[in-house]
Amino acid sequence: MDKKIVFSGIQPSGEPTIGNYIGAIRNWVEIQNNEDYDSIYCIVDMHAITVPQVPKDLRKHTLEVLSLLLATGLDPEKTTLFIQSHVSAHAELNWVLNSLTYMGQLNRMTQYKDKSKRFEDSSINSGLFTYPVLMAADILLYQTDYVPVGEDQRQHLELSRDIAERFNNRYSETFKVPEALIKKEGARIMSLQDPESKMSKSDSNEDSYILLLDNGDAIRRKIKRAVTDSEGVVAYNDQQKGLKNLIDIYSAFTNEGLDTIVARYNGKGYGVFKEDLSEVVAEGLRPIQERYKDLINNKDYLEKVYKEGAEKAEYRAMKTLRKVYKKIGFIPR
Ligand code: ATP
Ligand code: LTN
Repeated sequence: MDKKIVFSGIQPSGEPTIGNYIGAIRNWVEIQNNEDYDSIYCIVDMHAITVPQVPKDLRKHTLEVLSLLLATGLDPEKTTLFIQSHVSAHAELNWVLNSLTYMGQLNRMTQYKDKSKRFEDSSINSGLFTYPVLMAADILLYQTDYVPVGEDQRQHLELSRDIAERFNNRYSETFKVPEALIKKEGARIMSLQDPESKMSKSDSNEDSYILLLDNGDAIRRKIKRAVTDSEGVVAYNDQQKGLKNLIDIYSAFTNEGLDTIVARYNGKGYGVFKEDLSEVVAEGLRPIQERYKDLINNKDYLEKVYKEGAEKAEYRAMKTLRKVYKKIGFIPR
């Protein structure tokens, strides 16, 4: 039986948060270890520059993200792990797909609407606008069956499917039409400061997220400051959104059911619950942080991983790109 192809990406736009870990990365590891899948994971530095990045920080964050992915259990022997800008086919297919995507579709993308609010109208760059087209190129280059992502990426996935279908209809069957793989649990971890918006590593308020590399003290401080409510009862419902999010995080790290957790804290205050949650998160992150410390200092190994990853990815990407160029009428060199 042919293995199903899985592709996903993460931006080196900062240090990964527990939102990235719960909503995406830990699922990537699970998929990598399942024999039915052939997985490809990409650090999307070209996506990251759609918002301003300091060059030396971008370099640093790219290696940090790579080390963290390895520390959480991705294994270059089992999966293809690479950096987007190393495989130029992504930019090339992006250009082709730009000519197949309507402005109206891009105008409806909620991530674009949210992110562009941070800038004056005159300084919103067009990369931010066409961001989802580059994402479609990433996915379609590898004839991807499934794309594991958090809930926030559902709309982008729909657009990728649409672009694939449009190309196939216009030029004949070329791309596999990908499906999103979004888990019910943990697909949307919210900001600790504003339970209405998602936890994001590029949030300007440090208290809003927990980073995978945060130490015990930082974790305790941020959870202590996390916004809750004045009900005073540990319960899981939409009226107590802040608490609901904290219970989701607790459940993600312990694999315990929501009811079990709520029952345990029945009659106890938020203080006790928050103290225990801090412990659970710090304990859960400790082994990842220990492996990370060795990896980030081993630049030779990291270089070997991303170079070999790029070679494997490029070979596969070029097969699709050659096909695309031929179908649209470009003359082969
Ligand atoms: P930024 O905050 O810089 O926009 P991000 O963290 O939202 O970045 P990525 O780094 O590209 O975005 O996300 C990588 C993966 O993590 C994606 O699959 C995304 O859906 C998932 N993800 C991001 N934030 C969360 C969250 N709060 N809850 C669940 N999953 C998330
Ligand atoms: N847009 C995604 C990151 C991303 C991605 C991809 C995810 C870029 N290319 C391809 C899955 C597949 C984000 O912001 N989280």
